[in-house]
Amino acid sequence: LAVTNESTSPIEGQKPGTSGLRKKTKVFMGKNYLENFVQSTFDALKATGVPVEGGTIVIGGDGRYFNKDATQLIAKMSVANGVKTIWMGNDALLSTPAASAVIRTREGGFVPFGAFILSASHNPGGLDEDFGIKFNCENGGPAPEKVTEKIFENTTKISEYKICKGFPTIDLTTKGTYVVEGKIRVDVFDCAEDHVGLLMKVFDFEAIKKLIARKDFSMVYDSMNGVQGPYARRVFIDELGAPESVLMNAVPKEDFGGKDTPSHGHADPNLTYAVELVQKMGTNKTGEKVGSGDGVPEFGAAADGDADRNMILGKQWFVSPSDSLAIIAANAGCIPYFKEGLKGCARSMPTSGALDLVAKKKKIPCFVVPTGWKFFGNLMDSGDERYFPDSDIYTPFLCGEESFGTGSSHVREKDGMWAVLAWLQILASKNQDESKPLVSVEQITKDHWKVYGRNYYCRYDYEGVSSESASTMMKNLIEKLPTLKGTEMKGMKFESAENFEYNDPVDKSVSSNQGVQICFTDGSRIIFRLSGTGSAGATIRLYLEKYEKPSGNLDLSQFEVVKPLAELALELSDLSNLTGRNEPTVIT
Ligand code: VG1
Ligand code: CO
Repeated sequence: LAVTNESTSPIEGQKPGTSGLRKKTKVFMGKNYLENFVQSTFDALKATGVPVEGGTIVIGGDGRYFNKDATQLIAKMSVANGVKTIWMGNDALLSTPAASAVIRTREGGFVPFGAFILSASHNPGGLDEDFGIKFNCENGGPAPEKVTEKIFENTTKISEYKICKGFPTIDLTTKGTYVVEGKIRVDVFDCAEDHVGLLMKVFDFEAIKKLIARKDFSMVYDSMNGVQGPYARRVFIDELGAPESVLMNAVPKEDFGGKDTPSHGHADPNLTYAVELVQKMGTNKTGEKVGSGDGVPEFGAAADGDADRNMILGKQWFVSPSDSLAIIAANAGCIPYFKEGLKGCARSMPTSGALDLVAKKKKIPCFVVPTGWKFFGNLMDSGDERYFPDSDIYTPFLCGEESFGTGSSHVREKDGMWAVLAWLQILASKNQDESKPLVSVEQITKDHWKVYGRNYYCRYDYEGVSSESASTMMKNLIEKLPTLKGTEMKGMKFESAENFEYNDPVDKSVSSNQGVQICFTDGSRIIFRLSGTGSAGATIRLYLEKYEKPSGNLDLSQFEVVKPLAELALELSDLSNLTGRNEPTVIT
């Protein structure tokens, strides 16, 4: 197991974004690209005192093209960097939440110092599409900014990487423990066992099983050819006794099915891309009812490529992610993990304020963080005695984003399966009496609005805009902000206008430039930010929110209600002129 130091030189652009480093697969396959990033990560960890030498590491990914080869390469580099134990899911698979669960809960006398997760999430996979990598720390969560900044800095200076070329290629198809030359231990295990085991502690599976067994209940779950397939099989078929017909696209594919599938290879659970599921559930692309609804299942859900996102649908009914988060918060008491009460919650800034209304009523703190799951970690850890022995104020904790991401402090990632089980648990608790008609997802959503009001909400994405025009637009907008307060436009009065900055209450770190947030006196908001997950060019995200009181009109189309706000936002930002775009690429 001789270690060699290979010489290399810095490669431009290896700065991790919202969730790790994402680039075209061919870029990642280029000479030293992955090697440089992995070595820079090890160097950053060693510099901050992380016990890499003699330590245990987790490696796995979402099954996209290049996942297996990258896993084997990282194993060889891990050994060269002093790692003694390597944990890998079968077939190099680990969903993002499962990797987090493995770090936090897998038994075996070893405590991993972290994980390399190979994923570009919902970005299409394949030789001509995207690949990605990120590092998660010993708490199971994405590396915080101070670590990703250090990694990036290292990539600009790197001159050599370590590799153990003689380390064998591990047979990832066969589960078991391998000991290489009496020195290195490799465990290949079922990718689903730890995560599903944890979920069985978080939820009351027996109650959900009864719901699924009801004759008037039926459901479908679309894994979108991503990594969720084996997890979905384990949960729904093996544990909950559902029929095989529940599973859609449950075999992971390297290209998520590719361009010829209804989703065009976008394993992205929203009304635009989850075409097959949306059709099955009897709605159209804007969530409106299509057809009679006969034969439509009561419940439908989907996951993205790495299984951290979720979309929740009822019979001919779409639940917006921000509403889903608020509804789970309002009903958290029926989930065993929350039975002693939810202690705190958080949302990303662009996520609607529906959660805040529930938190206010429950008298629990509600934090607003920048986009990206890494910002929830400190809040959740503030209840972890390993880091903060004197406090357990915020655990159990719930958090979510408007981008179809929901989760809790059971792991440190958003968790697609968790969100689906949360909804099934809520449905189960409201449908215990089989002699009564089923309380539907639609009914639960409407009941929620009747209590809290409705935060009409929508997001417009302008994809593939030139980076230059996108940053000009943001720059102009930021310059305008100080002049807006108190003035009016199209009959709307500006309440506040800021370039969002987050002051982390736990570690006091400051993250600035996190998006432009403009609020109006009637409670409406518009937000502009640039995506940090793309692999080329820029994506502008425009988020629109309008609040309606419980006594107001709750039954309008969210897409229609926010249109006047969109017009105002487009005029204010001059988006069309600057980018040449008249229509968004995707509306969710
Ligand atoms: C997007 C979403 C963000 C999410 C991130 C990672 O980021 O907006 O809410 O946390 O993707 O999710 P951005 O910077 O493109 O807006 V995933 O499922 O792509 O790992
Ligand atoms: Co994802």
